[in-house]
Amino acid sequence: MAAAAGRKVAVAAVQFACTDVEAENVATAERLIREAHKKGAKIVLIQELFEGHYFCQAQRLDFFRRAKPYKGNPTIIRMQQLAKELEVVIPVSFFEEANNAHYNSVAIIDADGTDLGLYRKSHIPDGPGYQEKFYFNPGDTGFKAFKTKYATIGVGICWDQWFPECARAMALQGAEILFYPTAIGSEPQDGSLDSREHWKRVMQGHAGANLVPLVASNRIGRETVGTEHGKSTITFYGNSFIAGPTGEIVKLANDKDEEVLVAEFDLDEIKSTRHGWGIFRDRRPELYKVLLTLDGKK
Ligand code: PUT
Repeated sequence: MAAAAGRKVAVAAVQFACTDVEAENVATAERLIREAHKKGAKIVLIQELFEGHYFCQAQRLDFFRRAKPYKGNPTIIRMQQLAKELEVVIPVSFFEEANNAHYNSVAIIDADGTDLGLYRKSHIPDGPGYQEKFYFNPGDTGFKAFKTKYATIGVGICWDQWFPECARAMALQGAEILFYPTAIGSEPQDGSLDSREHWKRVMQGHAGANLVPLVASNRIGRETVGTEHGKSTITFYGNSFIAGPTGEIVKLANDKDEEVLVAEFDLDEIKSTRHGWGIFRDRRPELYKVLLTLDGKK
């Protein structure tokens, strides 16, 4: 029996070059969200830590001053007002201070401006140029699915996107679309390493393996940050994209231009396909206990 056409939802990924001035970046995010709304988008994803430069290139104490508490965060409040005005859902990535802890977090703002809650980044990278462990505690919220006006969504943050367990956990809780705000580009220690194709393919796999659309938003631009050993530069490669439920890329940005990507999905039709394909029926969680170990030993 053919599935009836149902809930059609347009989603958007925006990408832009950040300056290191918070007010400018928040204004750019707002402008691009308005543009996405004009194109029909109902859920709009902005890139990771969009309020400023990607400060994790350096281990600097002064950068902790960029963190803000979740409650009363002015950028989140502004995005709540915008979400309500446009009736769009906005996941808002920010650097969170919680007493003596710090998290790389995202607040999920529903289309009436309600803050549905927080997800804190679980997988924290560490390496040349991406020294996030210096700033962020590993997130303690666990993977979540948020019921928004238009869809139940899962939001992972950047490095989370390399872990199929994160995508699966969100899908298992009912996430119908996965979102990943991101900051990734060149590798300061190895100019020949370009991960953009790998980056896309891994997430396309999550979309296909869970039969859900997936939206990734990444910044563009060349950012130089002063470090304790001199200057460090990353060129962020954009390539924000929207994938469909078989992992196919339906919208793709380039590595240079500010962009607003929009794609529409019929979530009821996708749900029907997902159930028909049988991957959630045929799971064998009792055989997956090894996934709860670090070294593969039972
Ligand atoms: N955002 C983290 C990316 C790490 C790339 N080496």
